Amino acid sequence: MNKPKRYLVTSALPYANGPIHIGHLAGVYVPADIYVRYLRSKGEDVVFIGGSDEHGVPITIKARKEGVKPQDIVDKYHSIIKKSFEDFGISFDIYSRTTSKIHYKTASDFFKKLYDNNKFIEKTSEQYYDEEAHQFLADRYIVGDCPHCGNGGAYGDQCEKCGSTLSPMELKNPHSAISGSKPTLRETSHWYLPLNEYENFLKEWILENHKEWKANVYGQCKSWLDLGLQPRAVSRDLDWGVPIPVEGAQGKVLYVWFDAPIGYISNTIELLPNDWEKYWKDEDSKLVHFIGKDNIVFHCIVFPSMLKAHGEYILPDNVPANEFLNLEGDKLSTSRNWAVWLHEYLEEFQGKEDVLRYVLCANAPETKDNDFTWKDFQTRNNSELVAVLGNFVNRALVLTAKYFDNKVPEIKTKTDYDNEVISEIPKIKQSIEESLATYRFREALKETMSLARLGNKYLADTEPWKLAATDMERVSTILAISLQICANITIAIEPFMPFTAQKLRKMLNI
Ligand code: B3M
Ligand code: ZN
Repeated sequence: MNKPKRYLVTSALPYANGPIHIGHLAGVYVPADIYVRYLRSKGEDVVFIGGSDEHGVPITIKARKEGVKPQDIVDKYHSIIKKSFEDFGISFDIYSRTTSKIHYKTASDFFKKLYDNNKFIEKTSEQYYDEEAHQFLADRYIVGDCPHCGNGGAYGDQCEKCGSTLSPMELKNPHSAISGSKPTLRETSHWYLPLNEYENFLKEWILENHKEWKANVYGQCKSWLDLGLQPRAVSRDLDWGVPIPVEGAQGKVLYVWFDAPIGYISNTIELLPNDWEKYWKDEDSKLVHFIGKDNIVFHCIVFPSMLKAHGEYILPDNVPANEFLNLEGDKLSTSRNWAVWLHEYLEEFQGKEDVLRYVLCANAPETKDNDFTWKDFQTRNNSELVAVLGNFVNRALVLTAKYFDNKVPEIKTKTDYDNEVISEIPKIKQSIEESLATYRFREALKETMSLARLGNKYLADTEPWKLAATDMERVSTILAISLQICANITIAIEPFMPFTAQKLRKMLNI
């Protein structure tokens, strides 16, 4: 696209049924925040939209287990999640939730418009019904024997023992997870978005016009499109969600994956009630979705088809999805409690938010799954943050305090070597910017650290502490240049380590 007039940046809305961990941060929120902070530092017009995804069956299951209401569950986790984001400096312009009034209206109106314009097809099918609990059963609410491995606790959508994807009808001896009774089959009707009708549009839009998307994203889209798309149900028989705004649809709500991405729109409306439309409807706006790889199909295939069907909205310019982060060689898992939870990290490492941000970015799963280990955390802290960044800034400031009473000294005569070092700075700046603009955040961080390496090498080569006795003019120039590098570092690291940048700003008085 031409140079955008404004940016609309979203990051996946986490389910409010548990706290968040380092995998979420590394895959989605740190990269999104780096991107947004970078754009802001250039003076771009940008809004950064976040929020909790508060619908879906898992939330109702958790509520039932704990004997509380779904609303209690989402209230609890929404505030925990929101606080974690604040603690780690994820600089949302708004962090709202899909149980907000505005969201109910926005999602409902969106459905209604598609409905009125005949964008859905209505189909009747048989689904399991719990006669004792008087309700249809979501796939997760049906338990039975896995047809593949015999596991007696398989769910209607998946067997967690052998990993196979299932449909409820495949389960042997199905029973309801709510009442334990044997479910019966009943007819129910639902609305479907005929994705097959959007196949040609998607093929051209993604496969032809967005070849620049990350290989993992483009590849996943291509294999979905090669397989051919099917109509997808956008409603569910459930009592938790946005009610379907159509006569005769009592007891039906929007499927969570239909309402959640509309949450990006709702939250923008909540943030900018009078101004939101230009971000969503003006072709000069650049929309970027930050997500994890499990959400690619919804953001690259389903949501764009919804937006296209609606007709008034722009489409994402890019969806820089990341792969997964593992922990010490093992998949992160909420149910097995194998994770570093953000609120727990802060109990152990108070004030070290930036260390985690740094390590998660340096080791981000940008192109393949990656591993977080405490050994790597320790090494990166000690031999990169302390030995390179901290060491350089500390030496520059301590020497300035010692020889110039904390005043920035003057540049006197420059040597060729001084000029060479100075000329490196804009080159590094340019490559940092190129990497950031193309979502290569690990690379950008490496280049940012190379400023500190440059400074360290400069001090090691010129040894101003040895010159102090004989050549104060030289010391003056060397420290002035070193402080200049510190100032550049302060600006360059802000997207990655905002807390550190803030401290440096104070120390340097800039
Ligand atoms: N809540 C899935 C997830 O947290 C889902 C994302 C919604 S983004 C609109 O991974
Ligand atoms: Zn199985």
